[in-house]
Amino acid sequence: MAKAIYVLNGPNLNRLGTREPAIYGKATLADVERYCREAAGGHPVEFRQSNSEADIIGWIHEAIDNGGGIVINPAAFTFTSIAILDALKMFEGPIIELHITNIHKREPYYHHSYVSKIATAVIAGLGPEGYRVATASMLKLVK
Ligand code: DHK
Repeated sequence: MAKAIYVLNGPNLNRLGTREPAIYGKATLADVERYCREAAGGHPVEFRQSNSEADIIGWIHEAIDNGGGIVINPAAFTFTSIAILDALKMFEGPIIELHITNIHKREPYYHHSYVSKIATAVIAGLGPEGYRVATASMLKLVK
């Protein structure tokens, strides 16, 4: 059985679709989950979202034991969480950091990412379609 691609989503992404649609688009979290599963073809995908840092760290630990790759949109935790960075440091597979928006074009508090220190690659600014691109890229990395 192929090791799953973990697609992890941080705080407020459960509100996608209604959350600042001019910035984040109209696709819902269920839509982006579908984009990931379509891009993965039959490859297993574990798709998760939480507003809790502890949950996300728990899922990274789960991926350390069972996963082949991690696609992570840490949302606001990107700029605050050394704990998530420390957890990702223990993961031996590829890590793709994903942002719906181009964080470097936004307010200065969105410019410094802790996750970029460990990520294999960073995708930012492609909108919800970025989930499809990230998953398709991860599929190539884990195969
Ligand atoms: C999502 C968020 O929730 C923000 O905190 C980030 C990121 C950007 C995104 O573009 O997906 O700044």
